Amino acid sequence: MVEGRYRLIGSTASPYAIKLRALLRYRRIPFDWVIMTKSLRKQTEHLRPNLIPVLQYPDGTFRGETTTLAYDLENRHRERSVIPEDGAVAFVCDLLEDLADEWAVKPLFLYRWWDPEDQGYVSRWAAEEWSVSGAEPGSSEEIEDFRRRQISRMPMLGATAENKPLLEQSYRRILNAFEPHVGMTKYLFGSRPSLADFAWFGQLSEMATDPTPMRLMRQMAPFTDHWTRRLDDASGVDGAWYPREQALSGMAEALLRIAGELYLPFLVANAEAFAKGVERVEINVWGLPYALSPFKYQVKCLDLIREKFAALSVENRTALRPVLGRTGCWAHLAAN
Ligand SMILES: N[C@@H](CCC(=O)N[C@@H](CS)C(=O)NCC(=O)O)C(=O)O
Repeated sequence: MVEGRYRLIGSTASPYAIKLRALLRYRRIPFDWVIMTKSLRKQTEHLRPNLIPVLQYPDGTFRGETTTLAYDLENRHRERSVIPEDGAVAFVCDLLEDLADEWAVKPLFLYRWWDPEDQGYVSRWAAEEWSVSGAEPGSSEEIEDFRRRQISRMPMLGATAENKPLLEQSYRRILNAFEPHVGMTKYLFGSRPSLADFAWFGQLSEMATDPTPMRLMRQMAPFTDHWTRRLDDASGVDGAWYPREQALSGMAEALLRIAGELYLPFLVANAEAFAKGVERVEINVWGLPYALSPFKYQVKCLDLIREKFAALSVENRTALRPVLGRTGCWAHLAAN
């Protein structure tokens, strides 16, 4: 056990920062929360430029990447683990964490930077906590710089007019996947939350705050809204993991369907296009088009998921076969 406190440097507007903050609270790991400032940015610029959040360890070192950090914290602190004990369930946890981190951020980004109401709301908020420009702190110039910077990044995330119907549809399907299953003590794989629950918390919590997706969530999925709000501080939650069969049904199965129908086909198309050097690919999901320019980072996401899948024991893979088959994930994972 490490002595001393961690320091989590982030912004309340960053889904990844509040993901890690909620995880640290649940795990009862002592830490202090601070907002990213220009001077902290300087101190941490050796990490991937401008990355939020950054975790400063008790020994003073700075580290990034919430998934890597969550696993490192598992090695350093034993109590209140967020990784399911069952290896088959732990694989699904990793896949659903990735779905939240890498896909759910797309509708989040689209809603944030599409409508002027959302743009105005988020640019005031995020520019204040997350200044990236040389403009005077708190000035309208700083807000405008931030707004322009984020809008320029929309195509990179696939948040374009062409893809808008599919991104919106994916948000509605995500809400529908959660709503029947969430509850006071109901998480993805038990009555205790997992790493995947915290990743979903991060993305959903921002969408529960930004004007357009907030209205949709309150209309379509009010209990998901409450569930998300509670997960911000689960330091008093003391639950258990479900038995394997229960853990692989319900909420997990509903989200696996989104992975099988949307996310894994997207990753596969991206990897194929990248390998062939094609500049633009269009896929069609749920009758809606999605155009992508191959992105190397997401080739790595697919490789990582497939490596984890390949490393499963035969017994674990056999246990996953029915649910991964039904949800359309199996063919994309077992390929290669
Ligand atoms: N995979 C990273 C993602 C972190 C991330 O993308 N953070 C965003 C903010 S939500 C960021 O800092 N982006 C850099 C930028 O926009 O310049 C993690 O889990 O920590």
